[in-house]
Amino acid sequence: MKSRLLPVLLLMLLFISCQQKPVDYLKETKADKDARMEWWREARFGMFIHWGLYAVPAGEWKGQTNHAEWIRESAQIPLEEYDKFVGQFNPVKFNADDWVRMAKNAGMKYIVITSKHHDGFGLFDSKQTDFDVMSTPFKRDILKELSKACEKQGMTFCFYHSIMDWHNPDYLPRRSWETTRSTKGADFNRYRSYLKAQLKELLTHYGKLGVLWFDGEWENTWTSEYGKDLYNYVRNLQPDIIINNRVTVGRSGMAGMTQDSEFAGDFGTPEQEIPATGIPGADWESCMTMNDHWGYNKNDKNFKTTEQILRMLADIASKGGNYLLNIGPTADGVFPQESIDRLQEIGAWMKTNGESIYSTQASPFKNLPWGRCTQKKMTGGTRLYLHVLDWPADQNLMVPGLGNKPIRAYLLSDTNQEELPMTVESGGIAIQVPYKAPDAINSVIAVDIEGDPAVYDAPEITAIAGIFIDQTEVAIKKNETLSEIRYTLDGTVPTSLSTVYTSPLKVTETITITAACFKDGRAMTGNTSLTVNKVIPVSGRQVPQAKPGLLFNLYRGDWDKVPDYNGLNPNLSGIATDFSLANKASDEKFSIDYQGFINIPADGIYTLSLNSDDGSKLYIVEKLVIDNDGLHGPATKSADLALGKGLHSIRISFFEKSGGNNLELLWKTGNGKSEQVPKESFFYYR
Ligand code: H79
Repeated sequence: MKSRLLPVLLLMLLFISCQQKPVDYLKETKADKDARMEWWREARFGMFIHWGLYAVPAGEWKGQTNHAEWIRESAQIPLEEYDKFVGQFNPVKFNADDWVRMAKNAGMKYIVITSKHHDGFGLFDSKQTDFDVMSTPFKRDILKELSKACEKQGMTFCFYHSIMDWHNPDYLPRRSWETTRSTKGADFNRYRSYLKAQLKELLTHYGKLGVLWFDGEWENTWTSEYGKDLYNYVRNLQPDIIINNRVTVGRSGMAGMTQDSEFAGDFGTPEQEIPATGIPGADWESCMTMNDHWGYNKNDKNFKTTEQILRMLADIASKGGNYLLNIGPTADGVFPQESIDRLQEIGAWMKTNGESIYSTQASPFKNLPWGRCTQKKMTGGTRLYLHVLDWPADQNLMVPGLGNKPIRAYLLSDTNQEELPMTVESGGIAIQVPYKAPDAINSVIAVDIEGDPAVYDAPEITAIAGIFIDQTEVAIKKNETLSEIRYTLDGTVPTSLSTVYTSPLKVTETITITAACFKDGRAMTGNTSLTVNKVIPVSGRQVPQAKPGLLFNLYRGDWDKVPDYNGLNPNLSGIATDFSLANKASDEKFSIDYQGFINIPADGIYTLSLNSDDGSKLYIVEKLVIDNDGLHGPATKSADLALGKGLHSIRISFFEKSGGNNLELLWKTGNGKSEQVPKESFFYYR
């Protein structure tokens, strides 16, 4: 009896274990995340590839040449017409091994390719749709070939998969101009199942993947709930995979990190920008184009130079991020020659200097006058990599504020690793370097030091504004560990004989303050300088006939920046009491130009801030004082102005393409708070 029951029991056990509930990966421990992120944090440099049907028109449609992977939307191409590219996509020159080799030779450690972009077209053999590469004359599973080439060459393979889908009938919303594509019967939950089914194909047929890079999450049909569900779905299929923040919603413009969301994937994704101080406490990756488009655009020759790209790489690494550099291959299946050339040059630099990028951590210095720094732990100490972008003419490279005992320094380009002489000097460590920079773009010096880096930051000098009318105060902030600050007012470097700072300085004339921290009569930090300029306020006017409000002209059109209004006819004109016209969330593709006067209550220094989504410009008395132009999410720019009591002519030009709308003007004077300029401050006269 017993012996017959055992196999049945075992079978039951097996059945139960197969029915295991999916793991909730949102509850991962830090140690588990660290282990999963390890390869990615070491890699630092990857290749993005944007490729799909849009390579066929190559950015051009009906004489307009500024399109790329968004062409179906930006040129408003009807679905049936776009579908014709399927019959034309035949990249006969495609060679997966060549592509992977070029990435590898450039020093890139992973490749992220568009398995599907917003147009919905798949570069792989999908059983979920015919809108894929198998319906083209090419009929080859491009991702399969790349996955094999990556495996062969030791490259980590990753996918970009768009959440937004302009082709699947169940995806909502439709494009605003797609008036004939009915939404009848469309079912977004069915679209989510389709998305998952495609992802299952990608996660089970193409080997072990490194990253799933989502995008197109911002339309109002997608939610963070869906995103978290998708995150878990993907990780249950490949537990070690890394997923970007765009899986959930709440991204703040292109700035990278998701806000208003308790969960935001595994890393932030600043797009076309490098965050000024990195994203402290988070993993992040800046993705960037080589020219001005992601997908291939045959007319776009505005390629970044190798110097610009390599300096961005050093900048990003010094802030603790990864760099994902894009290629937009042609419809023939090759990389643009300009990209090939740059990849080669990047590779040459990486061959010599790669160790200053891979597996490094962010710089211990707040800033360095001549370049960037990365670092790596070593037994008993730290190796600093000094990325010298501006080679010192006097052959003396000062490393300001470095308090550690230096062990040795050498150039990475020197195969003999000959030691560079170092001396501990006032204000830091001086390294004697050759007359000529070994690399015109970025020469890297390795400096080994004892222990963890102990960097003394130069003092911070602050004033209410960089300008003042009668008098102002300048404060110098003490460094936590070094209490003595000495300063000069004549532009010279402070010495142990300079004045000791005790309390904020009262300033009544234009002056430059230069300060450093001292200990036992020796400067321990570099210097900081601040100039405050005495100015005469622009006097205000009296316009007795002025009435409350601002004149506005509204123009309809699709712009990527504030247009030149010359020769344009407004679609609507009138008088506005505030900016509510610009803040109409449902409206898209327009520009508004406001003109009138701003009433300044009293002479003073005013910090004006212009916040907008998308771009805007502020002119005061015909002069452009804030340029917050361009396509972006909510972004604020400020300027300090000396304004006299009375009316000043003002002009605010704004444009909105798509997504969120807002326009706001704020002001602040003295130590006050920045507040919206009340509508009672605006006047017009005509
Ligand atoms: O694939 C490339 C581009 O096609 C894609 N992302 C890179 C990696 C891309 N999609 N959209 N854009 C670039 C620009 C879109 C910007 C906006 Fe928004 C969408 C502005 C408003 C909605 C996202 C949400 C950014 C700001 C708020």
